[in-house]
This record gives sequence, C-alpha cells and structure tokens, in this order.
Amino acid sequence: MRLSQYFMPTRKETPAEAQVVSHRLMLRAGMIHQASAGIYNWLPLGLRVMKKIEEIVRQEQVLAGAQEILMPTIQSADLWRESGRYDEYGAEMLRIKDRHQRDMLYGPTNEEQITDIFRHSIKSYRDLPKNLFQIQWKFRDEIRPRFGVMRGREFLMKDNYSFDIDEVAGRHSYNAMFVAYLRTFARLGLKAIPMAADAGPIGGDLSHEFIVLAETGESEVHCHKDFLDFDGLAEPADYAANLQPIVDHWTSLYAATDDKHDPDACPLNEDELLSGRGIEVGHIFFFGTKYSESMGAYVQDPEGNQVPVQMGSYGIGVSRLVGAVIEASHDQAGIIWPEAVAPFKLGILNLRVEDQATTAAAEDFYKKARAAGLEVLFDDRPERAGAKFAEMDLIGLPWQVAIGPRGIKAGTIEIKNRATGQREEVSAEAALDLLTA
Ligand code: 5CA
Repeated sequence: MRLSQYFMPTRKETPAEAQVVSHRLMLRAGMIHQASAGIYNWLPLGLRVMKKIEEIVRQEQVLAGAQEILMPTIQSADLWRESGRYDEYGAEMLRIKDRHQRDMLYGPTNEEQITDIFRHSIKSYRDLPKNLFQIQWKFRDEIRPRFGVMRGREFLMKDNYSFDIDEVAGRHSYNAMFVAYLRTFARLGLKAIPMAADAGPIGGDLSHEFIVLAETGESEVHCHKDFLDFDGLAEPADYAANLQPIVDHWTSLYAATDDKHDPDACPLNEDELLSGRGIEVGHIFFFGTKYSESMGAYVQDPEGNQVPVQMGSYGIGVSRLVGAVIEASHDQAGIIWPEAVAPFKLGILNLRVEDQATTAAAEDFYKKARAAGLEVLFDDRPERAGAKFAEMDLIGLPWQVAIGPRGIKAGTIEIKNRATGQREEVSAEAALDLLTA
C-alpha cells in the first residue's frame, strides 16, 4: 500500500479528549474516528489490526472445537422476558420499538438468543457437546463510556456458548475455553492473568476474568506477585485430554477481582500480594441450567429423562483488545505492534522522493517486498525525512526500511526494528532475507 494513496488521517497534536495512551495513539495514528460517545468509526489502519486480532481469536476457538455462527444484533424482547432479564438488565440495554410497536433491543449479549436456537434444534444427549461462537457487535449503554474503544457503548465481542449433558462435561467445556483464552492472549503478545470473578448479570458461580495488568485498567485486581513470572501458554493444547492440570496450574496462585477479594480472608501476606489495576480482556462463565430451565432447553439423557442442558458463556473484547495491546506495548514515540497483530509488517520510507536513484531503489524494494508476500506500507510522499520517521514510529510497524541518497551510494539501506530501536545498514537483498526469514 502506498501512503500517498492510503487513508490514514494522522494527527500531530495530542487529542485533548483522550485520557489514556491507547486512546491518544489510536486517534493520532488515524485508526479510529469518534462517531458519538462510545461509538467509533474504524478507519483502514485500525480495522486491519482489529481483523488480525479477530482472526487469532477465531483460530483458537476453532482449535478448541467451537463452530462459528452469526446471530443478529437486534433481538426480540420476548426472549429476554422468558429468562427474566428484560426487566433486570436496566438502563444499559438499548431498547427499540419496530414499526409494529414490538419491543426489540440491540443485544448486549446473547444467552437468550443462543438458547432459543438450541431448544429448536437439539433434543438428545447424542448431539452433545456443542460449542458455538460468533464475533459480533454488541451495544451497552454504559453510563460512562471512556478510554476510547476500551469502554465503548458499541463494541465487537467474541462470544460463545457451550452445551453439555451434565456438570462434569460442562466443566470440561469451561476448561477448554480457559485454555483457549490462555493461548489466544499469549499469541496476541499479552500476559493475561485468570482471576476469580463475580458473574454479575450473566449468572452462575464459576467465573474467571482474564486481566492484563495496566495502570490505566478499569478493574481493581489482587493477585500473587509470582504471576508476573508466569509465561504465557506457548504450546498448542490437546483439547481431548484432561485439561484440569493446566487450569489448576493457572489457578494455583491467588488472583481475584475486587468484587471477589476479601482482604480479611486473603491467604497472601503483604509482600506476596500485588494490588493494582488491570484491563479485562475476557470473561468466562459456567452457569449450568440458569437459561435452559427458564427457557425450556431440555434434552433427553441416556436413561431417557428430560434434563435441562448445562451451559456456559465466554466473552472476549475484540475491539477492546486493540486498545489493550497498545497499553501494553508503546513508548514515547508511539505504538509498538507485536508482529502477530501489526497492520503491516514493514514500512518503507523513501527519504528523498525528488532524487531519481533513491526513488528507483525504493520503488524496486517495494516491488520485491510485495512479491515476497510481505505486508508493506510504502511512504512515497514528498515529505521531509524527519516527519516520515516520526510518523512511522507513531504507527508502530515492527520493521522500517529507510532508503536515501547516502545509503544508495554505499549500496545499502537502513533497516530498523521498532521494538528494540536497533538499526543496521545492509544491502537490499540482506534486508529482504531478514524480513522473510
Ligand atoms: N455473555 C458473556 C460472555 S459471552 C458476557 O457478555 N461477558 S462480559 O460482559 O464479561 O463481556 C465479555 C467481554 O467483552 C469483556 O471481558 C470485555 O473484554 C468486553 N467488554 C465488555 N464491555 C465492554 C465495553 N463497554 N467496551 C468494550 N469491551 C467490552
């Protein structure tokens, strides 16, 4: 992609409305544009990152045995009356009337909708277990939308729902998601700590939030400081195996969100306890028969009895993760994208567009990089070199290749790693080798 043609409305000044670094950098890098309070337009650069995150989340769901569906954003209020949550949910729910004066709502979550699908389709234990997921927009009329996409009113969520014949099987499904979340966040370059959590309006008494420690996080959290030394789950998981040992390992140390934390009952002494703030990037729930009983989702068990299906639900804040990754990875100059979610792997800077030899070399490198399958953003604009470097640092692509008249004379280009700041003068071929290795 040529920057001369790309829609990337960057800003030099610090946006006054943004209180946290991820919001500031997303606005300055031209990733998003506010539509109204807590509602954002996603511009090309921002959308590319969100799609990469979405794809990693999707791959790990599929590996864990979940199947993708897509439910509507607009739901019928009648379903929510059946579960009793239509009145319970309160002002956070955006309620709408259609032209026939029927009560509709913009879904804040989908337990009712999925239970309705299930009860019309599955009648026997033989068709279990099932785990269905979607990646879909949600709306919650948050009282205080803030921090950009981190607490939006409209936001993208991966939500899935497990169905099992009994509690033991349901617990395995919960564990599978627990492990899939560890894998997902590790691939995104994040250290996310599972913490015992309150289930709130979703329900049930088994629940974990996945928390990325950050001063700007909205949740107050408490955990054993040794969690800081835990490495993410790098190896692929065998979802057919007993996953309890992995879950036990990750829950062997104390970790709780503020709702669940009781200072008097806390087993840690002062020098073991880390109390701080964090960003909730995922939340999983096992609530058994809460929705299946109220909404009549029964299946036949092997003995011929009708039993309510055991359910759990599992959420990841996909749009929130774009902000969370930036909170975890940036410096004074801008964003530092982990390779896995970077909008482009490489930025090429033509440092002197008016110099024919430089432009020829930059164009040639751009062509070769694309032919090698690299995702490239090529700054071919007639701007000052200093401004180009500053903008590349701001948008945080993992690699920068700068091509200018001085290097051309020596037969070299400069390659820089954004994360380490390390620069090297090498031949174009050596740079391509390094980038495609
Ligand atoms: N039904 C369950 C699981 S599918 C559920 O809705 N869980 S949740 O309420 O915890 O939301 C799941 C995830 O969505 C959260 O962990 C968080 O990462 C993200 N999320 C929740 N509210 C917002 C918001 N206002 N803005 C951005 N992301 C949000």
